[in-house]
Amino acid sequence: MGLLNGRKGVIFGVANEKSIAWAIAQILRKEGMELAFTYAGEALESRVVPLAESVGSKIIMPCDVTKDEEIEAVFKRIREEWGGLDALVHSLAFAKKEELKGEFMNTSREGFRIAMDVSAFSLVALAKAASPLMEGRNGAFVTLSYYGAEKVIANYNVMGVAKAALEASVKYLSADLGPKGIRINTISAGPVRTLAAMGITGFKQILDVVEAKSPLRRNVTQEDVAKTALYLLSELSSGVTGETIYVDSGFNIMGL
Ligand code: NAD
Ligand code: IMJ
Repeated sequence: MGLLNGRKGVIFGVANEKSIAWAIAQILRKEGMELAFTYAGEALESRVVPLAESVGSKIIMPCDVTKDEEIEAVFKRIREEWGGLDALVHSLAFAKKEELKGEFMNTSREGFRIAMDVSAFSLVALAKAASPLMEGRNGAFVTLSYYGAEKVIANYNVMGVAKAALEASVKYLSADLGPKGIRINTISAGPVRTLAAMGITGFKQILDVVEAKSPLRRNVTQEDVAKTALYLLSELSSGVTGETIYVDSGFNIMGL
């Protein structure tokens, strides 16, 4: 008997088999959830479709979260196929590469706008579109953040500001959604080698610091993150909303 038998969820943010969203999808499926997947654009279709089909998914749709009409199409299809929804995973972020190096002060107006739109506003847009499908079924959202939302991390720059907006949005959304019986929480994950970490200056050093200094003396894996997502999307966390849960080997609690 799975924790999520008969429940239905949609996953935003699979790019490949290393994606945090893919680890989350696999654990949700293992616990019995039926899954839908979206992918960011044509270029990712050939990567995402085989992964989604391997877990028996029948709803696999393009969705660039900066496009209102693509968001609308996803939830129209889910309404037609399922008539409701129990879980939504938001595991996506984007800033222009040139914004993720050098001084934060050099962030361009357009670079700031794009990072905020894709990485923070998208959660608000998805909450608005998905929540009518979740009413009366104890639905839940989970999103992914990083410690750079709270403290200055070299090169994270405008993404840190966007993650701060994302974490604050989770709190405001939890107040809107709570009365409808819907929960929303953030996982603040430690650094993980995925596409979103490729080519980031100093990433290896950051992994080494976490391994050397965190209470658990190791880095976290996608599976560590996925297990907390399972908790946050299941009845196990029925009294938890608006929270940021750290899956970072305890790194965030350390002082000197
Ligand atoms: P990933 O590259 O596998 O996932 C990022 C996803 O964002 C990709 O699937 C990409 O297609 C999607 N995306 C980008 N622009 C989009 C758009 N306009 N519309 C729809 N989707 C779009 O990397 P990941 O590490 O699995 O990242 C997932 C989440 O985890 C992100 O929010 C990231 O900030 C967060 N996170 C990552 C780490 C890390 O070290 N990898 C640590 C903490 C938090
Ligand atoms: C990203 C940039 C700088 C430092 C970073 C990261 N550290 C970590 C990340 C220390 C852990 C990964 N992370 C938490 C992210 O949220 C990444 C987001 C991201 C990554 C890219 C790379 C490729 C690109 N745009 C991106 N936009 C967002 O062109």
